[in-house]
Amino acid sequence: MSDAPVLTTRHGAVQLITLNRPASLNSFTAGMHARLLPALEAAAGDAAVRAVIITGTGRGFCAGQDLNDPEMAGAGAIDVGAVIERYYRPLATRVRTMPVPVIAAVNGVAAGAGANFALCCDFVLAARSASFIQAFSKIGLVPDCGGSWLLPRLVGRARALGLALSGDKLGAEEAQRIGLIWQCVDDAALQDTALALAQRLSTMPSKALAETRRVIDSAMVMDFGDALTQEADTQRELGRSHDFGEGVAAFLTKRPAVFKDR
Ligand code: T3D
Repeated sequence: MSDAPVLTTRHGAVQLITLNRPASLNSFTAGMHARLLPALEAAAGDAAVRAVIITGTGRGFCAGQDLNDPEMAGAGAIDVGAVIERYYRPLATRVRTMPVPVIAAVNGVAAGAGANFALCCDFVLAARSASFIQAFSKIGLVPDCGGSWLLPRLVGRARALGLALSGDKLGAEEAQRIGLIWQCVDDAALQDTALALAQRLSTMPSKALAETRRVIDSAMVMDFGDALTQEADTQRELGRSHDFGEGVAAFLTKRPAVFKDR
């Protein structure tokens, strides 16, 4: 296998992106960031890609920031805020605004920014042996990579604080039970389950899926009336799209729809 820190492979319309620094549980280095964001950008810009899976090699998904990376970690000498702005803000923003659905297939431990990178994705599938750790409190930081925004919205304030303050490990089954992730599956079934989901999503109307993510995220900070306005505005735009016409025509003629908007 290649020793590149990020691997990309195509499965039909599905782009698989694999974090590949297994000896340090796929923790983020500057070198990994230099390949990961472009890999996501390439998937976003490629009309043939209609779903993305992110996973890791070895026994970890991603242990967050590589605390040994002299370019990015270490007390005092490094401006950690600048690291966040340079690497983690673009990464979280890119995942949350992809034009196609993104699935995290969490194959093992996901800690710190690695956990929140996974939680940025639209679907989080986790192997039964995987776990999630808000490791920040143990090294004197706060949740980043979107964690402060995501955690309370996913699991409520009490659980968000419990996870973030304690830094305790949360197993995949419990993560599913409390609504932190979409699904926990047997370890051996993870990759096939993620691929099957991605393939199904790749046949769906991508633009409507991306807009669904956008309206749900935006509605969280709106009152009811504004959310209704947003729905009307978005339906007005989607209602003029190829995919809406195709979806209705396919339904009425009892044939599979062929969606193409993105
Ligand atoms: O600039 C900035 O720092 C700002 C950015 C902040 C964003 C963040 O993500 S902060 C949070 C950083 N991550 C952590 O604090 C997690 C550190 N890792 C751990 O706590 C543990 O490794 C795990 C709980 C994730 C897993 O534990 P375990 O016992 O299963 O594995 P291990 O033995 O600790 O790790 C295996 C190897 O990976 C080990 O290397 P070795 O001894 O075999 O040579 C370990 O040092 C290495 N490793 C794991 N995590 C990291 C790491 N190396 C560098 N950085 C890591 N984050």
